[in-house]
Amino acid sequence: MKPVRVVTLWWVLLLVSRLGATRKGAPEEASFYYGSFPLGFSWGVGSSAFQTEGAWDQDGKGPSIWDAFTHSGKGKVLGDETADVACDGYYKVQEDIVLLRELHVSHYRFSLSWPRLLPTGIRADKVNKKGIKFYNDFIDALLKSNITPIVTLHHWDLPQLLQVKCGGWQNVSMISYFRDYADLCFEAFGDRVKHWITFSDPRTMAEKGYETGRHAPGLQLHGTGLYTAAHHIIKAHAQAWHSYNSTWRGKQQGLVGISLNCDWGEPVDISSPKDIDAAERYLQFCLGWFANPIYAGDYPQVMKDRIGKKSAEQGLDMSRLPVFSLQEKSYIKGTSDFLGLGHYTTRYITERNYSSRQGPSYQNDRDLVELVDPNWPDLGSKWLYSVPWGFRRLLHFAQTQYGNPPIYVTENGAPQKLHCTQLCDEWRIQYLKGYINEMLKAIKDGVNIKGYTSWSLLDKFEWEKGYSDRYGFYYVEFNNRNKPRYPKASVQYYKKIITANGFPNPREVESWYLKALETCSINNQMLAAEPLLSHMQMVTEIVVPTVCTLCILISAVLLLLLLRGQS
Ligand code: GBH
Repeated sequence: MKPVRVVTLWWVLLLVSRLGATRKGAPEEASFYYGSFPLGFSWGVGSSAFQTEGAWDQDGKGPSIWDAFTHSGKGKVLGDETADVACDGYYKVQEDIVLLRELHVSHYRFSLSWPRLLPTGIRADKVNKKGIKFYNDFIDALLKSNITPIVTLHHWDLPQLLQVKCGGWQNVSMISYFRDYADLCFEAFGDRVKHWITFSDPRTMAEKGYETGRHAPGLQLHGTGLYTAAHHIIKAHAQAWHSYNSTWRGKQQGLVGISLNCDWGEPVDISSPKDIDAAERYLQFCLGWFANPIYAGDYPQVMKDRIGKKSAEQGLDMSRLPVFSLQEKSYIKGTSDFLGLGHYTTRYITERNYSSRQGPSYQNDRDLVELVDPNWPDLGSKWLYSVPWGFRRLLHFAQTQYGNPPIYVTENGAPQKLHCTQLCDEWRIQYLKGYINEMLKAIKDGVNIKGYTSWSLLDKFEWEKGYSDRYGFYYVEFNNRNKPRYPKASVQYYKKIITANGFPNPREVESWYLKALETCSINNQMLAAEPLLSHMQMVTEIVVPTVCTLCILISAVLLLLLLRGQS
């Protein structure tokens, strides 16, 4: 994050001059591809438990590290927001199913809250029956609406007691706690859930949770903590997969994978071997870090080399990157029935050698700088620029690196540009259109993509950004106690892509756009009327009962006085 902004100013000049000299724009972007997706391609939207559910201490749920982090009162989250209520999703299951139906999606990707199911995190301590019931009902409701659940076991909301008790992912005992939790979920829900994702974006969990401290649990164990966390997460993933494979697969016939998020890294100068290597390094430190052990049995060679060399230079006996034993390698290799891929944006990459004396850190280990092209449209977020062609390249990279695995795109989306009219999210539509089209091209090229999950169903709690970034197809009025949802224009647009299973022809695709914008301006008026509505609601819920009570009291007093006067 910082490197981008810090270096942007003076690197931009260099970048622009180099780009001008070495490339004539990305050729594949020039032409929009009209065509359809394979029959049976799965379209969906996603979300995660902590970001939407609320009900943080209800019905027996234990606290998560994100509850502790947001409650710490130390300015860790923009505006000191919490997710205590968030979208109130825990109480709005039926309402949200209606939204999913309206979108015509074939799947919904959501996550289970570990501390809602196991309040202390440990299965042997206590299973929360109400948590089981909540997800049971939710899964049943989805299936009744013909929507396939794609279920993530862990999207960052670790039970706080496991953090307190053993230091979270720094501790090797987490592996078996996670395995027990996964097993419980397979047992309780696996008769109906056939698509499991063990972890969502473990790289961010490790990097932000244990290196930069910007995410819960907020630790800054520079250059070591993140590698240890990742090591345990990879092993925990493998154990869960093996447990499914040996105990549940026979009867349940489902799939277990992992979801890895990675942006595309493009060399600044495609004729410079150093830049090409740096971009490759960027991808290996990002995607390869987790995908390589799972698909090839070990960390990427370049990570082992770099981190090993820097560790030695820093006077350490051993590499800061942990080592898998031979036995572990073969145990981990092959533990993914599909690759879940999350993708948002692209960076230009160039080499930059950091001295080992600057101290250990992930940043220094990579020896590179991330840059952005100032011409890329940004969508109101400092890190996310719309660069659709990068998506196609990342999909190719995953295909060739990991032996053409079945791929589910588990996250892709953009927040609405801030000054855009609330429900008329043209920017999100352009992003959606561009990225889905590049995915279609990748499929035509032969990448084995099974489904696409747009991020996300609702505006929701965006971690350290609070509620400032709105990724939803549905706008959530967070200031209103009822958290009402309103469809943005992109709902109409995505629905059309889904129904047509692609992009039929220019005339039709253009008409979708116009139609979507028409509808959203009507909806905008509804939203504008919202303050009036909530005002009326206040009148009925507070003013009327108060006045009535007062009237009754006064009449009682009057009656009493009257009676006294008579006697
Ligand atoms: C996703 O991660 C999360 O999985 C998802 O829950 C969330 O809703 C979504 O992001 C949007 O917030 O601001 O420069 O520090 C995507 C990967 C990596 C994206 C870290 C944000 C921070 C960039 N994330 N990145 S910066």
